[in-house]
Amino acid sequence: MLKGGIIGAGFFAANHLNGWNMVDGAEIVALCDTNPDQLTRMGDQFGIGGRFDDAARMLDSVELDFVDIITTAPSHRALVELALSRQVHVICQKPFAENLDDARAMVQAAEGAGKTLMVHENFRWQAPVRAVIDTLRSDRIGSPFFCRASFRSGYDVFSGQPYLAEGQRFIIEDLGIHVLDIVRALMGDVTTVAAHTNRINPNIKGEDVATILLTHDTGMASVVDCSYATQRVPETFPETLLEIDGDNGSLYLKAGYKLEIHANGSVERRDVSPELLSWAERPWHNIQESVRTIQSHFVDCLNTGKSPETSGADNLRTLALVEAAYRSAAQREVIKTKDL
Ligand code: NAD
Ligand code: 89V
Repeated sequence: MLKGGIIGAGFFAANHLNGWNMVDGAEIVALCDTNPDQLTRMGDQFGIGGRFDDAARMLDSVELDFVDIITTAPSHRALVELALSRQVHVICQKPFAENLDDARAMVQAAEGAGKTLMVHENFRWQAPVRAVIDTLRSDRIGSPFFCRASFRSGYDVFSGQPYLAEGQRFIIEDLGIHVLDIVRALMGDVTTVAAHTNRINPNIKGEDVATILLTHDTGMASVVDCSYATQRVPETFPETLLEIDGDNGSLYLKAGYKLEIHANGSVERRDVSPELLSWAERPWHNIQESVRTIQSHFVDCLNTGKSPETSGADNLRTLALVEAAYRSAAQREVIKTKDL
């Protein structure tokens, strides 16, 4: 049984703790948060005895195989490097880092330590998104030449995560990063990025609308469009809607987790709704189920020595798209990813 310690017991941590309770082969034995109220609340809720207000103290006191970092991005590099210096594997929440230099340093530190470093980039692990990835990889619609990945919502994310209203960067860094990662999983790596952003909500500091055109190494194109300023009935949070054209057919992931495959003159319709886990609640159940799935993948990789699909090294290429999109929007230029 792998023993894990959690660093960060805030808003999203309960989903990780519930997820870990369902994952075979791993148990959480220690919890760390610098905020004593959060530490007590989460420790009591999940019955974790080993509680620490300092990550170094946790790592020096408890024998751990891995840490699960659930703090916001500014603390990631120091915590990841600390954990690696104590020879433990790491799974770290997205956004992996505030900038590419920090992200590259973490990947290098993991290589130096010989430990696994995975990013908790969970949207590509959502069951409906996975159904699309698997269908595409099974060659059902042939080679893809166009993808649209769309996340448009009016859901109030700020009540649960007030820090999202405070940063100069918002939707691309927090949410677009997931959608960009999904597109990488579907369409492959990206050559150029052209982005336009807006802020519609006057009560936040960052952008809440982003429209991004990507071209891929294959020469094909994708569009990523994200908005937290869109009134929709019914509200689709937190669904990513997908549309992919291939040379033998088309795929659509529509609102309500409906998958349609159009090929050979007929349409196959599938319900690809995520499971409502016992501890999950709508509409978050899609995200919550993916937490358990990505944790299982992490444990599987530790047990088999496989490299995680969303490793730190892989995530550098997703984070580069975030950087490119901000640079493109600011400079009103097309950015080549090789220049980052
Ligand atoms: P939060 O601010 O509510 O919680 C973070 C916690 O970490 C706080 O309790 C804080 O006291 C603690 N902390 C900060 N620095 C620390 C340190 N050095 N040592 C120990 N504890 C420390 O944030 P959140 O909303 O839980 O988000 C955490 C991360 O999860 C963010 O990066 C966010 O983007 C990500 N997130 C991901 C998803 C997803 O679906 N993947 C969903 C929500 C949030
Ligand atoms: O996944 C996330 O990082 C969340 C949310 C889905 C609300 O944007 O912040």
